Amino acid sequence: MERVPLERKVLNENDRIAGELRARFAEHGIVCLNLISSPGSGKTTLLERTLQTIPPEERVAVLTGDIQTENDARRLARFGFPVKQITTGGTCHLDARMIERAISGWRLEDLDLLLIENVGNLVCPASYDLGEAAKIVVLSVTEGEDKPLKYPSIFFKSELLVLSKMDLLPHVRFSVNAAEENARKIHAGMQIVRVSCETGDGLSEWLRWLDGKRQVRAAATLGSS
Ligand SMILES: Nc1nc2c(ncn2[C@@H]2O[C@H](COP(=O)(O)OP(=O)(O)OP(=O)(O)O)[C@@H](O)[C@H]2O)c(=O)[nH]1
Ligand SMILES: [Mg+2]
Repeated sequence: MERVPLERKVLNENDRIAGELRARFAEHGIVCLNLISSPGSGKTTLLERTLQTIPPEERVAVLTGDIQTENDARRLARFGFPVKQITTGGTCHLDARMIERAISGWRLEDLDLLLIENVGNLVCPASYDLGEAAKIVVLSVTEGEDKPLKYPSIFFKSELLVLSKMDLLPHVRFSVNAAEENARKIHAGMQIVRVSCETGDGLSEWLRWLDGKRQVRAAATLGSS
């Protein structure tokens, strides 16, 4: 009998569950987005600024992954939307099974938007489909413009690049043009928004992108009903 490498088996199983999640999200008209970056690039801060702008009656929920601590869930729960922390205990990425478990107590018919903050890591999360409609990679200006070339997989698979902490540009040697060129060498036509959560610059562009995703899903749901 041929030996199937364990990693392939795990990824196949993940793809199966992710496929089921994607079908359930589509059935309920939910846009699910998977935010990925290195530790500390500003994922939680971007989500805080986002939730701040969303009216309380909107049907939004957040899952946030970390190896340890409930810190991010605590930060995000302040906005009144359902938030759950997934503590992996050592695993450096979220997988589809973790998402399935985390949402098991939620009524999907009550949701339109599910934001997932992945564990801070630019490598492993790229391999694990979570059933999302799109991956979003966040890269801060303190990380170096060569990151798309060094970690191509996540830049290739992400629909949007959020270039974060733009307010720090005067203090670091970082070429925005080079970073964007590098990202587009890996992923031609990649959408990019430049954001500072400190000053608020670029947030409206990010929110417009998010809104666009929600409208596409709403139109698809209407069309299929
Ligand atoms: N100057 C500046 N600092 C920022 C910005 N966004 C986030 N930060 C800071 O960057 C640090 C990390 O931000 P987080 O939002 O916790 O980063 P994260 O990606 O969620 O981190 P992990 O969940 O640990 O991977 C915090 O001290 C933030 O205040 C920004 O736009 N400008
Ligand atoms: Mg975080």
